[in-house]
Amino acid sequence: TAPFEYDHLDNTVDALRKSIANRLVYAVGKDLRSATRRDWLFALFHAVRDRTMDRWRETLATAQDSDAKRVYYLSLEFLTGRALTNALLAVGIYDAAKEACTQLGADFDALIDLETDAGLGNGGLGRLAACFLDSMATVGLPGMGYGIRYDYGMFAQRIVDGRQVEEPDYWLVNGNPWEFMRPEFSYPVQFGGRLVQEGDHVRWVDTDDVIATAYDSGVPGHELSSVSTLRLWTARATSGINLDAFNKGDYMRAVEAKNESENVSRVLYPDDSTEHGKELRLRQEYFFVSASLQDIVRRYLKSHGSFDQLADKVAIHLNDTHPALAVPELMRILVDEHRLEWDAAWDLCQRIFSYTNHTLMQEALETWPVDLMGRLLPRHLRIIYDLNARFLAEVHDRFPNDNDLLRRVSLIDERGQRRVRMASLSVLASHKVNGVSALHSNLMVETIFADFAKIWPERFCNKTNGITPRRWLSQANRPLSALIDARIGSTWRRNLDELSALRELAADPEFNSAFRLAKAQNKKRLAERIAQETGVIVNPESLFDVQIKRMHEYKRQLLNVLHVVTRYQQILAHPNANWVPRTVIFGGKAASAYYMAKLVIKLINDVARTVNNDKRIGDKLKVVFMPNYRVSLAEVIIPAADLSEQISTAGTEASGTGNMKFALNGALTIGTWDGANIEIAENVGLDHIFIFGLRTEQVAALRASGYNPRRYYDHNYDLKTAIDRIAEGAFSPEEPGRFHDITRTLLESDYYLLLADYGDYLAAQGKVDELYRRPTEWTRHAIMNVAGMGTFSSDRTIREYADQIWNVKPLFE
Ligand code: DL6
Repeated sequence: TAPFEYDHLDNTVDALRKSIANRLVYAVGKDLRSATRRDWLFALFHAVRDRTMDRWRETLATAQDSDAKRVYYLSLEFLTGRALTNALLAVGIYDAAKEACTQLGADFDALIDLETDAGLGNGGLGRLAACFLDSMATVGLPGMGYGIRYDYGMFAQRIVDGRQVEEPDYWLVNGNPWEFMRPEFSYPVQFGGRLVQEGDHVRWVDTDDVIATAYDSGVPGHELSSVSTLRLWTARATSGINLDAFNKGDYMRAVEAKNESENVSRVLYPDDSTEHGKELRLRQEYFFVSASLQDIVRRYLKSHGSFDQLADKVAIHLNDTHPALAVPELMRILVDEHRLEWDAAWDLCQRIFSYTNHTLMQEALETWPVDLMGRLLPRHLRIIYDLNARFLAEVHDRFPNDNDLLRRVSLIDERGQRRVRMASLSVLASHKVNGVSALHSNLMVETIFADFAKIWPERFCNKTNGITPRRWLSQANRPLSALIDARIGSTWRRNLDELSALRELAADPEFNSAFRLAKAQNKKRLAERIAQETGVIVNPESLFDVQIKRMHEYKRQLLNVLHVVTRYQQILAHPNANWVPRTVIFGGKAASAYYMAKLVIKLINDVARTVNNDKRIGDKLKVVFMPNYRVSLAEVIIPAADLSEQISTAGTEASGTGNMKFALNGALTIGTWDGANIEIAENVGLDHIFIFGLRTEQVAALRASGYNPRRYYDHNYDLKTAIDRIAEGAFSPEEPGRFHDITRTLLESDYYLLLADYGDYLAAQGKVDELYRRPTEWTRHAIMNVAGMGTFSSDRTIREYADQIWNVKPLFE
């Protein structure tokens, strides 16, 4: 055969210019005369992607040749955001590509801004999965992410008349130049049907099948240390169209069934905290799990003759319970398709699976009605029953006479409509179960998994979350990154602990003013963006006080609003006092059916309208709600923040990762003793963070003693005034009762204890003002924050998973 030859690609400006031009002509099919901005973007994308290919192939080949154990990260969400800048930096050609574009007459910055976010996630859980892929690539871990290639990602949020309006996010509309379709990796996924018992053997027959087809994207690690793979599944109908209907001219009916089966990968469920028990959601969960498991088993069998080594070569991680059906699916594949003995198959499962819990909130713990599962996945329900029977017998042996325990740990919740408990299934099958911060992991074993922790104490552990410093400092904050590079070198990107060297520079006046200058540049950029998107003019020298995250009662955006309203009242009462000018910035999406969260968005916008238009207030206070919060917007907002609001009720935020991004970018945190805030405080030092509010035990005690929010309202004049002003329509004169549901809930139940924490929160805000009046001192604290963030790199987190959970080693030392 002829030699297999292809061009080696250089990274010089000349080579890049040629590559981009080549790709414009040969991949996009355009030329200089006809190219649109989208065409240039795609040409640039291809030129960069080409430069990741050698390393991607090497990564895959090395894993295969060395028969390395691989980790498969199963997640219903990957919130990757934009890929281009990340790839340019990973390959190390950002500046050269910019110059090449400029020489070609293409506006590089505009191109960068043209890319749509891959919004295939809701919030923290999905973004964590994206940071993990980046870290797996950088650390060089063999493995891949598996998920769904939704046609529609997280909805786009518009604010119309102060209210959230959801619009579909058809992110693939212009094509996705980053992915490769892999039709050769297509698998049938079965639904419905019935079971046929043949002796010991069960056959699942008469099913409605959907085909899952793979699309791969490479995730390049820092300096291309390796490239990991994200494999997303798209649903295709098994039978094309109904030819009979088609021939009769009934075109709609002809494609109906096809559309229906393809719906399974159509849209991401835009709710991160409650499960609605929707059948389509269960279909999605099984769809991606089944395809992924078939793919994993196929890959394993390619180089192994039996299943003996499966658990030595494969680790499968369940990102929350959404992929928990992987457990009965692997059992089905091993027992039904490959005829393994039940016990041998179960032994493999328990060595292969591990599971992360991301929330303690009862309403977010997934359960599925037995009826629904029996109809859609009869084989899996039967397997779950069989697992349960064996498990309960074991528990009974170990803890005789404890029927309550049996009821509580059973995989089936028998109270009311019978339901399968996905968290229990995940714990049962996993050799390790982890929480995502020290506090959360402790609470997890004290509360939701207390019974399981009694049975298997050794199974539970903590893996505090982390974030990738590549995206969240190097890419998002170029002024600060450049400054850090100049002082301590650039290797912190791979070894974030090196940031601790900044501690010595915190007292250096020159570094202090350079640091302040970097922040000022970022604030100017954000001020421009705010003006562009909301029309509000803010003073870049004011204190930028930011709360961006999903809108949820437990995250207490409303507590922040109470502070804003109080501050507004106080400025009106004392206009000549020495106010620290503040810009309070909010951003976040509410689940479309979440009434209270949507009402809070409206309240923020009504307060913003009133305050921003009140001439008496001027620059002293501005309030902004940035629409359509998403990864690429976070990259602009976070570097510009002075103050990071992390104010959830203690014990409710599993970890938080936004809190880490802010501190890494030199914002000071005002936060509760919750989630990873605690570990941030421990690492940056308690002197450099504003902690306030009740601790978890105090929250529990207060609730147990019969919490009465009115007591706080009656005894705190400022609090009473703030709530009264909202209640009487000061911010909604056209509809004075608009926010009664909010004020009534606050006064009558206030489950998240806003009123109890208000006093302490305001006191902490007072300290914030006081410190901000001393800019050098403020900046010193900000530097100490950056210096203390080394441990929050997701590289650290992923190494802990690799060593302590997956037992997977890096490919390249
Ligand atoms: O672990 C990632 C992230 C945490 O940082 C957040 O504190 C937590 O709220 C979030 N959980 C979810 C929804 N959970 N479920 N299911 O996004 O996980």
